[in-house]
Amino acid sequence: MALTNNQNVLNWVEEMKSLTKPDNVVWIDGSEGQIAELQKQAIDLDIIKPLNQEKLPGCYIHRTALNDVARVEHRTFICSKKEEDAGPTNNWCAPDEMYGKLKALFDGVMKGRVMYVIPFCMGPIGSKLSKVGVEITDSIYVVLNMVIMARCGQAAADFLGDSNDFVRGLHSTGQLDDEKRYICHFPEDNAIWSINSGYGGNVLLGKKCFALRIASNQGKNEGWMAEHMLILGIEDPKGEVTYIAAAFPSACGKTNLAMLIPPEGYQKKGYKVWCVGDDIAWLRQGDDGRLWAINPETGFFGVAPGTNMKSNPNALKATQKNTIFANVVHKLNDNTVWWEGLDKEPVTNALNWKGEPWTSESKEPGAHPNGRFTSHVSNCPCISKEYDNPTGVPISALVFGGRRAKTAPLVYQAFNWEHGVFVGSIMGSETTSAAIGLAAGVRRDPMAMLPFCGYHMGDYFAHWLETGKKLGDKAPKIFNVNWFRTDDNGKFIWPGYGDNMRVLDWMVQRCKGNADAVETPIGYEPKPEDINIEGLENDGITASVVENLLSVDKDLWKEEVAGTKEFYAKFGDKMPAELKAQLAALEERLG
Ligand code: OXD
Ligand code: MN
Repeated sequence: MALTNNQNVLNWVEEMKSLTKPDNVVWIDGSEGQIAELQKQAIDLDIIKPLNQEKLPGCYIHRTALNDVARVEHRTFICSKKEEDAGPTNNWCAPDEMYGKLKALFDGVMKGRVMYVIPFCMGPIGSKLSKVGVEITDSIYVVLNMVIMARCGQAAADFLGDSNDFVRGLHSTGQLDDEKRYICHFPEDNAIWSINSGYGGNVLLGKKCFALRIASNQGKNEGWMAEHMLILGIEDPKGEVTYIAAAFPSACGKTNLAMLIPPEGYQKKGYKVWCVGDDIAWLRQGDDGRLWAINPETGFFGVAPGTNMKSNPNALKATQKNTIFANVVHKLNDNTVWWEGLDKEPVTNALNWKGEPWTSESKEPGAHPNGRFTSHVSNCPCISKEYDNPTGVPISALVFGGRRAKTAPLVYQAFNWEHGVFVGSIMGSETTSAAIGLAAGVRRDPMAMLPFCGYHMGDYFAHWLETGKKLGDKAPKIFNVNWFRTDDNGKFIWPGYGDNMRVLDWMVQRCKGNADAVETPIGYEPKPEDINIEGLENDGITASVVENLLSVDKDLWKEEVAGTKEFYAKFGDKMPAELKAQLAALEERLG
């Protein structure tokens, strides 16, 4: 039964039904009974397998098709009316042309299948910062993940009421043909059409597609920001919590930082870190003039390999119940899961992510490097009690980071908002060609939004600058961090993980006006003695190592300036003059 009388929703569902021709339509109300029934069907259809219910209650394992294991940037399109609105970093196609192509693919695609209609809300129900979407899909796997990742069902439909302000998401697994796979966004229609994939990032349309690509557009038009940022709160011994939001490109440990456990010395003093979100932040100026943030999601769609008791104990604990694993190792002896980096236990009798017999002796990795877990936020031991607060949390600091072997210091602070936007705009990570099949070098990824900004990046930078003007002296401070500096043998110098708290601590002190800084050509840096290294003796971290981690090599930064000039040139006339002036000023400071 339809969950709403909203004619805008009903007409659209009817239209999509005529196009895709399903045998049956099922509305997802989000009730426990309905989810249990769908889990049962998914087991019968071999879409998910129940794991050991004593060790991992409510947990299931799923395998995607072998050709369908990650986001597909080359098949992701922004279909704005004007090509220039998509900008040079997005694939573009005219809406009419793309709708034509997609309608042919969607025509009758759900014959013999069930069409599920999922009303969902990104953000707390009733919040001014939240937005509603409706996803139509023919995949039970999508339904089972969506109910973890977003507030789905009747409450979302009721929150929408009669409004026409909802995002229309249409998905079909089609035939999983990767040559006919399309992930398309129509920002002028608030619509997303995705076909021929079953992998989370392409099909859980609330996540990257809506909460970043469509929402970044909505934010530009409505005066707020959708960012690829984690949100965390640092509680001091007096119980005061300072919130920061941080952007990192994929594979820089974002989920680990979001769930950080402070070093023992900090814990003893009473410090705690609370996770509000690990991937996406929606930010808006509040009535008090400050910047407030919500996590629009309700779950973690995290990378499993590398997650362990050292890198992220909280994430690991979050996966011990009511979790859907995808593309990890299935251990047959005890019907549990495993992935590279989990532990050193030899695995003897298992299936790899492809479903083939596998042991620790096998040559190939057992889990896909992009194997995932989907867990609800309430599973996470350090989830903030504010994650569901409709007003969000006030942000004191915004942090950018990347993976740089030498150039970026452990931490520096931007001189002001405009300089901070510049710092975000030059973000990048170094890639090794062997590891990910990309050309070695710096992959520029401004604000970690390159694959997720639904409009022209030049306009995006302008929107950031505009936001700073509105926030004025209430604007958060902006920082840049780099956990990945290496020594001459290529070994990471900084211990990272929980010890990153020591760097967050300096930022918090800066926000509160309690810490000094040294001015360098690239920004403000801590005095080495202001980074607390108590307890790091065994990691070889001394004051002089910190000094080294903070050093700024002017020659490398001159190369950075040259690389940035080349990168900025891509954006032509749309590159804001303020940022070009920041680049020139940096060049001058470097001498
Ligand atoms: C993600 C990503 O999947 O950023 O979150 O790639
Ligand atoms: Mn992400």
